[in-house]
Amino acid sequence: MKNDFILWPIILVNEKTIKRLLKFINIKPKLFLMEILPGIEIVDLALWLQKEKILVISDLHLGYEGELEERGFFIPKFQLKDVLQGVGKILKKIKPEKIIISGDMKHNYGQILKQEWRDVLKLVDFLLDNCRELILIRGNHDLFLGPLAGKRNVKLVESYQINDFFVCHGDKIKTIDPQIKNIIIGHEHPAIILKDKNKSEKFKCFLKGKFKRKNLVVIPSFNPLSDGASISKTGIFSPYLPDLSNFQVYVVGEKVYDFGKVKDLPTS
Ligand SMILES: [Mn+2]
Repeated sequence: MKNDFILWPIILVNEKTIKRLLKFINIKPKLFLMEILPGIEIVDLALWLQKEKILVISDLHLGYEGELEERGFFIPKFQLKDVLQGVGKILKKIKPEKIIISGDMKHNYGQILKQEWRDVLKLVDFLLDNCRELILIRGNHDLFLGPLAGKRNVKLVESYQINDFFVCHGDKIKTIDPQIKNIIIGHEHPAIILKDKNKSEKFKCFLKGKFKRKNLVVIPSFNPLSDGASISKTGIFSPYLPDLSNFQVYVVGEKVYDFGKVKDLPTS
């Protein structure tokens, strides 16, 4: 199996820096919510399907700290707390009927680490308290998520389809019904690097483009320990992203910022 990530550096997004950099490149901030396609809004690092009242979150990689620890890196354990806070902030604005995790709920491929059991169950319980149905989509890191999902009777699926939306992790090409108009994936952990004279910093972003004439939206990683994989004209991990040139970039800070197309980015 392809190991799709490198050791992530720990970079916390600093809102002051984003504001300074945005002033530099002269892009005006939009609201916390931004509609990027009919019925689809960005809400912080999650995606909101308005009519369906579904919130989609991706690539939490819970238990990543545990793996770092096993490799000899000792870092403060704030991952779950940050994820709960981040989701909590969204749930103050949005009341979803369903919440979908579009893959990589947990990090470790081969086994369930103690911390993963604890963290995943805490998050699952929190999400279940805030919606009618929780749907877990299997990511390439989720080989052993079954027993965890089973403990709370949560659905674990390969993909999820509703109206004209198709949600999957994005690591494999799936067969998709012709009537589907919108594909939503994670897996890629997209981010861009912004530079000014003195500093460069990486920011998570959404990507919006086309895959076989359907709309394709890529959700960034919700993991606070991951600052994401820098996008270039070609995607890095997902087979849905052979060419990113015409993808629209939406950077997420406290607000959502439309950065235009990948091919027009000064940094790409
Ligand atoms: Mn993945």
